[in-house]
Amino acid sequence: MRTQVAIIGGGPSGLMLGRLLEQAGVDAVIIERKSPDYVLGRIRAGVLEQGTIDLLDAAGVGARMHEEGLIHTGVDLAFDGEMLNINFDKLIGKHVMVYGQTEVTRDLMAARQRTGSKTIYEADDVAIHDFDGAKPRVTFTKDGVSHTLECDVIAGCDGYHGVCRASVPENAVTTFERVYPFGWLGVLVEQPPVAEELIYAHHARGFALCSMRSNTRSRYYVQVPGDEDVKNWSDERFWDELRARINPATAEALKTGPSIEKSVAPLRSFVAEPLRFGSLFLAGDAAHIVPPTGAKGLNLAMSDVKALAEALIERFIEGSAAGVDSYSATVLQRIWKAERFSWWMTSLLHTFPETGNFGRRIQRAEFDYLGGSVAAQQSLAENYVGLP
Ligand code: RFL
Ligand code: PHB
Repeated sequence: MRTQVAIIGGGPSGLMLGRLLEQAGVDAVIIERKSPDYVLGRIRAGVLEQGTIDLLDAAGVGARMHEEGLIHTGVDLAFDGEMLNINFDKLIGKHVMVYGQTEVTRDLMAARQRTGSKTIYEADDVAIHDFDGAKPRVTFTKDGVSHTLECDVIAGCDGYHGVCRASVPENAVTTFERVYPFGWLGVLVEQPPVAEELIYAHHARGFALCSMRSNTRSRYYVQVPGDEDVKNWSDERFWDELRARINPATAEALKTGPSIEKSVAPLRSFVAEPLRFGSLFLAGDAAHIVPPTGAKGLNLAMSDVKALAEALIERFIEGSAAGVDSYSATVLQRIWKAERFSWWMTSLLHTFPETGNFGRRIQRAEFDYLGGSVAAQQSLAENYVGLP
């Protein structure tokens, strides 16, 4: 087998990269280690920035998003039950869209099926070779049979635990990491959302988030210790804890029900530098992780693959290496700004046992400053809806 671009990973990054290359006439094969149903079963992101909305449109997969997605002109922040509305529309004339990562993935998969592009699902023992030399290639087994895919370029879109970044010699990559001492316990429920806007709540008992997927399906999170076992959390316990962390009127209005998904996600900030190693390029969660507080992970992945697709199209169609040469430095600038914002939102809204009562007073002062300063609200708004 031979292709121009071997894409490792069929999550949102790999699927969008494949779509953009296909539209431009660059040949790509996606190799994914799980099944399509498994990939669609991972409940993750919910909020799309304007840049992601535009990219889905440009890729010709935005129709259902515009029909079913919910436009959000702001978010609510809460501190010990006191509410503060941040209205993006009024502050900076922009908005975001609530449309689940699952749906984005489904739309991209459907487009790929329509055009008959090659995706190899349930590929085992995926390994990448000679990306520093003249003959890059990918080997894997499928149904017990070994295969080799020869290529010009390997795109590492295989997430944080993937094989691509792990295959780079240790001395060629620098990593920057902060592991938070807590995670998010998330519950998906077939009930209308408790409020019009998302509510990000700081409380002495820990952070809570009220989010949604549609007008009939809601997503809620509570901060838990990093090593928490989801088995310790009955639905009953989850709803009690959530109610205790949000303001009483919202708690009263909360519609609960049996959870249709429940899982714990650890929180981490992580960046690898650089993002190019010969003919291997990293994008999305393979390159960086943000804590989900700023809703940046999927959006950052989409802006990486937009830049990578442009660079690869320049190389394969126009014969210029300028884009691939500057890919890493260009996207890292935006990545670090999103890392900063996600770290800041996380620091403001979670409880950090080690910072004590001083830390909580600083958080309170930050919340009060935000409430009284249009400039501070604009800064939050422009970061949340996405920097250019
Ligand atoms: P993914 O989605 O992890 O996909 C990587 C794919 O690679 C496959 N893979 C391999 N394939 C072949 N060979 C190997 N050796 C392989 N190893 C792995 C995997 O099976 C998988 O299919 O990475 P990608 O595509 O870069 O996409 C990134 C996003 O998934 C991620 O950034 C977001 O979900 C983060 N995130 C959020 N982002 C937002 O923009 N807005 C949000 O509101 C938001 N909320 C969230 C989130 C992430 C969360 N969790 C669970 C960490 C909420 C949560 C709770
Ligand atoms: C979600 O709905 O899953 C969600 C929304 C906003 C975030 C993180 C997750 O910041």
